[in-house]
Amino acid sequence: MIIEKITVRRASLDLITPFTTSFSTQTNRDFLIVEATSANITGYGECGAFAYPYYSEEYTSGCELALTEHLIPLLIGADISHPDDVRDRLAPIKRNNMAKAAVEGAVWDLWAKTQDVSLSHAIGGSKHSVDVGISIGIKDSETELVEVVSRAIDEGFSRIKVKIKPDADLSFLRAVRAEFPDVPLMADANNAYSLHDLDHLRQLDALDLMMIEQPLAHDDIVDHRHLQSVLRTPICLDESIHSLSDARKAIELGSCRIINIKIGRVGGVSEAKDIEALCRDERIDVWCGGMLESGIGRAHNLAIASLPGFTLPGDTAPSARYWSKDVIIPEVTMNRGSVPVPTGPGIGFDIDHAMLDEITTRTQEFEVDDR
Ligand code: OSB
Ligand code: MG
Repeated sequence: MIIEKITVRRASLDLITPFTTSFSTQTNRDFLIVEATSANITGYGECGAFAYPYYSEEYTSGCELALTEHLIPLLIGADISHPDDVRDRLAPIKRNNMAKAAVEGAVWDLWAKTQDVSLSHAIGGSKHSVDVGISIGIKDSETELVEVVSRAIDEGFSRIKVKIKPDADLSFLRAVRAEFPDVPLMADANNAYSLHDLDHLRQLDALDLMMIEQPLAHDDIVDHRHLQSVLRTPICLDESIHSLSDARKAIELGSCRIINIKIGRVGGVSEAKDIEALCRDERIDVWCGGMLESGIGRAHNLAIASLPGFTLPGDTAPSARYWSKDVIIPEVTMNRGSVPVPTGPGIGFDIDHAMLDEITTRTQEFEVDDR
């Protein structure tokens, strides 16, 4: 399969409700869609980076440059026999994982479509539907949070994740627990704490949380090891895991009992699959994280979440949680806390081309002849 053409679109979509984490409030997604074409078939990938480098060092403008100046030139005109080849070809370029994953995801979709199989089937997925949780941003008051959680429970979400930070944590989680003693509940700190907060974090153990996600520094696996050794609550790593090798080291150290896999953060579907296989061997629970993706990235997330090692509900909520209108047809919908894994070729959704054009703010095209 010759990669004849690659297109990078910069796009903009407004979130229905602002999303607040310990590091920022987002009201809009400024993101990239990558298209890869061979023999008149086009695959689609999405770049998970945000406009500002507060979640990780990557950000949309940087990813756009990494793709157009460095990554795409290594792929245009290439003869790819399997999407894993993309990872190998891009390996000389250090990190830039979300930029790599955007184009690698487009090639995975293209390859699956070329084989006339679903992306889930192409990667060895085994589930027909995946359990879905909701990630709820930081709210102004405990009362407001309890209201939002209550609505999410009514909508049927399989688990509730609440974002926390040092001045919006224990009292917020206690308020939710008091109202909903049995709901599967977890907290995500997005690295808002340090080991100085040990006594404070210990109090989480009384709340019967499924896990606490990334309590300590974004680049740490050593302090997390110490924290896990004194906490009963399982630690889940998100920001700290960028590769199979990171996952192996964190597991070996005992720095976490659960791993959140985001395709972008680990550099693509091939790496995500390898981490899933390792975690299955090591009996480490895994779930699929989210980056407030449009339907294109969300479809990739549903495909990897169909792998058997994804044992816990993911942040792959339905489209309507984020957007008044999505770029895929039909949009992602949830039924009793789970979402069906698409069975059509590739990502299994049609692209709403008129909508995609409408949200595109800049397009850059690369063709074999341009080399
Ligand atoms: O840490 O998982 C995270 C959103 C923005 C930045 C970081 C994170 C999140 C989420 C949202 O939790 C997950 C989603 O609904 O896409
Ligand atoms: Mg997280």
